[in-house]
Amino acid sequence: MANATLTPDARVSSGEFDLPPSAWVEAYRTMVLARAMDERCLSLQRQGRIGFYVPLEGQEAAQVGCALALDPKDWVFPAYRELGVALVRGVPIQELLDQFIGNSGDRLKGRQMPNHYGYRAQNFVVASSPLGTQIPQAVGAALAARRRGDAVVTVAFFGDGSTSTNDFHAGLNFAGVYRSPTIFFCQNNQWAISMPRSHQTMSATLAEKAEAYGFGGVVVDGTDLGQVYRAVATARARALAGDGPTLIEAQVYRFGPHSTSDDPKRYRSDAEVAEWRRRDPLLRTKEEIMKTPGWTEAQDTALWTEARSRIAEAWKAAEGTPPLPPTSFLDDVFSERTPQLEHQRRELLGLLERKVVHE
Ligand SMILES: Cc1ncc(C[n+]2csc(CCOP(=O)(O)OP(=O)(O)O)c2C)c(N)n1
Ligand SMILES: [Mg+2]
Repeated sequence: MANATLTPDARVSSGEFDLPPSAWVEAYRTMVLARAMDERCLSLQRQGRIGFYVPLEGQEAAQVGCALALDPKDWVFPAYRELGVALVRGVPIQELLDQFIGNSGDRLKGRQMPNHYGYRAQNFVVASSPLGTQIPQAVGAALAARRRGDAVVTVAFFGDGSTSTNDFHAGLNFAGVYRSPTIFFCQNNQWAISMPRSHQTMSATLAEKAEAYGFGGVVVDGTDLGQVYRAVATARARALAGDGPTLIEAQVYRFGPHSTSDDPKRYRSDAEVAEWRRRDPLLRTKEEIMKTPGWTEAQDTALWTEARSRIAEAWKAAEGTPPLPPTSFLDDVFSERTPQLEHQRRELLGLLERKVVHE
């Protein structure tokens, strides 16, 4: 695995931008929570209790390390796999589960695909399924923030495959020309569903693509929490100082399927997965934490128990939350219902009452 490869413009500093020692346990706690969410949600989907889930297993250090280096006022433009980022930013577990079910607690009222959540209070923009669309959006939002005088950065999250989209080019080109305060955080998890990184591009690294757009790119070991944090904190400081954007390529591996609709055994070998599992970000972070005086294996076990019981509790509450009323989809179309919508609503209520259609 490549160590931080530095370009003159995007130096990964050390010291000043290190994740403080006191923050490691909290970071690890969030990584454990994210992994436990994967475990639970994959099983809930297999039981038919939620429809769809996108796991992040293997990418926890990259996501948590990146999110911890941000300010709550910064703007996150996720792809669809950024559960670790949502958790760091304080999105409650139950709100995520409500969205997966699409119940009446779902702030998006069941109108988004499951797992495609967004949270206004956390400056966490709704997930982007069409690959790369979030990239120029993040650049535009950064330029708007700068014009308003907001001292914030925007972060676009995307994968290795998304570097082949037109929007990647448009976004990075714009960012380079206008020196937007944007961090392009590419999680190179080696696969774009069944397309391996080796076939995605002939560029030696994804980070080096930044050079063509006139700014710095840096490769970091995305299984190393401290290294990711340092790179993002440095890029953020540079962006705020007016030194423009940075492309960070965090090298990771997607341990699980692309989504619950995928079977990775059809296109990659168990040996490859096993090789990367030796660099499991949770194990690496745990090793660091075990160096903390007084930290014991029992405390580690307690973290897992705590995560699983928090999720179980949130799931119980989410499952017990009533569904949305069937007429909900006629709301919010206009600020006030038009006569036509009113008519359709009455008609639907009548059909429900006569049990011609069911909730
Ligand atoms: C524009 C576009 N093309 C194709 C797809 C189908 N698609 C969904 S996810 C995906 C792979 C994306 O890979 P990557 O960017 O590496 O992200 P990862 O899923 O690995 O995190 C593809 C091809 C899509 N959603 N949007
Ligand atoms: Mg990928």
